[in-house]
Amino acid sequence: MNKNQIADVLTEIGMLLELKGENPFKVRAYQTGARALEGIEDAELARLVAAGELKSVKGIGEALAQKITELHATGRLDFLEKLKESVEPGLVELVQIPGLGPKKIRALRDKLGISSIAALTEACNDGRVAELDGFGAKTQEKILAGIKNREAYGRRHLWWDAWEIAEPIVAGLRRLPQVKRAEAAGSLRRGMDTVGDLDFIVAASEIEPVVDWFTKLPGVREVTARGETKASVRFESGLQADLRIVPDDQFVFALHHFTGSKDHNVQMRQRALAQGLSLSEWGLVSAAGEGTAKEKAERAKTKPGISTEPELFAALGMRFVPPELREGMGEIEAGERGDFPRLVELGDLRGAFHNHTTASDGRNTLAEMTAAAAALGWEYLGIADHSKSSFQANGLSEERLLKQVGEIQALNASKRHAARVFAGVECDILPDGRLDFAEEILAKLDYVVASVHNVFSQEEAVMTARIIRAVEHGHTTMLGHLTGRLLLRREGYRVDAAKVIDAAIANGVIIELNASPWRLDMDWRLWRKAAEKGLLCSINPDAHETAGLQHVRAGINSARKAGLTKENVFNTRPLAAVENYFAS
Ligand code: DGT
Ligand code: CA
Ligand code: CA
Ligand code: ZN
Repeated sequence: MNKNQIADVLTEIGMLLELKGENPFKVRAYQTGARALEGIEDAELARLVAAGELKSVKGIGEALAQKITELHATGRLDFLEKLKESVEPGLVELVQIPGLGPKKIRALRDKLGISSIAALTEACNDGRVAELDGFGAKTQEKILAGIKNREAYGRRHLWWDAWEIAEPIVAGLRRLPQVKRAEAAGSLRRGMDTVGDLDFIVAASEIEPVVDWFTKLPGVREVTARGETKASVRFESGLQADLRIVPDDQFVFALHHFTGSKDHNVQMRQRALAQGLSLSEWGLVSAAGEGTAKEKAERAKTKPGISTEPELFAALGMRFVPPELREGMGEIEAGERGDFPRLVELGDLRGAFHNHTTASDGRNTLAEMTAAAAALGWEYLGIADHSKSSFQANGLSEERLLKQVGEIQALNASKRHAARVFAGVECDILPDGRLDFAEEILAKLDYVVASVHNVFSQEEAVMTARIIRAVEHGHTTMLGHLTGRLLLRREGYRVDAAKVIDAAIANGVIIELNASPWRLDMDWRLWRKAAEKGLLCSINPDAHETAGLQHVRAGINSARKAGLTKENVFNTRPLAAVENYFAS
């Protein structure tokens, strides 16, 4: 485990001990230890562990040193496993309710015997919680509201849904006369597949009018906080948004800080410290001298020269790190070496494969989809409707598929649209790995996307063999949604991704990055290594209507998080190159 993961474990231990009512000094030792760990670099941690010198770090004693050593070596901790077993699971669940910390939960457990959300709801409804020392009617009300909203508000949101809300807000903020600069930061800017909440950073000359505008946005259900320089709101969908307003000379530091990720920030601060500088949301100043980061930044306010992120990174001797790469996964070192490749961009795409029409379960016709592709400036559009076994999706029979091929040929011949249409199919991979159509049918198509749509419950080895058999089929051009996951809704089926990736490379098969916002499958975390090994990616919107073509934007996020370049992505190729690829 790295130090941040270990720090998270220590924090969790502190929380569990507090839930159990352990000695507060013991609890605090874990919290202190977690913070101490965050302050040292991973390499330094490795050295200290190897040398048995962990105890020389302020805030780490004998007991913690042992646990950190175990976690560092094995990623596991017996003590934690046993501790977890000794705490009632219901109590841990209660921690998620706003307004309830370990201390209050402890009181509820001891005085009212409450150890589940159901029991807590009942006690609130009976008015028993209000009668407890230190609770009262207001707290009881807050707890009840928290329980009620947990379902709707506790969850994360698809990047696409968050982006659709955030985009007009950024545009609106920029139109306000008091606003000089405005950006959406946080996980949204980093292009994460799901988003917890929105974070807006604004440079403005006046605060009041901006906060007023923000809190009165259409769709705001509740203003959850309103401070001197910030505000938080909750929208109808349950999505929350934080707005922070800063003076223009602090904007770049706030933007960088609140873009995150947390791991990236911690590493950046360490890098700054190594150069005698202190980086915070307020500024980049000399680390020397007394006071908090904020006080130092206030004193150094006049220091000119850094007002954009490229300038901020340059001040630390680095190249600009694109937000999508800021996950604390090696981007600091890469930025230092200066060897970032140019990441693939939305404008690089010249078309997309894997799109559905009304022939199967799509909502727009072939002609409509083609016109929409042309309107996006695309040179080509791949159609891939479902095959016969996907009867729930109105999959095409051989006869209907061949009829569609004829229609596509006629459409291309008519030259009505600027985009050339490729005739394909999203062919089911049958439970035993055979494809849903015979060779002579598949041979009449320009390309074939092979996907799993049923019998998800197979053992991992069976599923892996099933998919590899399809990858080895001579007519398979690309593999659809590798795991079948639906973000925030359904886990993928079990499959050995590494084996499938190797098989795809060996057989010259493309794997899609399904850009549908609830899929983003294959996951960006797998793509970097796969692309380095030579796997070709196709960013496929899996559009079921014309608007769905635009989902490639979400796929571009994931591709960029994976560090993919234009060369890694098949559908950046010009029309003639795609025709050649399919013909060969
Ligand atoms: P989310 O909202 O859960 O999808 O993820 P983020 O990354 O948007 O996280 P959020 O909204 O809690 O905070 C925005 C950024 O602010 C985060 O990426 C990094 C920075 N930040 C927040 N809390 C901390 C912290 O405790 N330490 C550090 N180093 N940075 C933090
Ligand atoms: Ca956020
Ligand atoms: Ca936030
Ligand atoms: Zn599919």
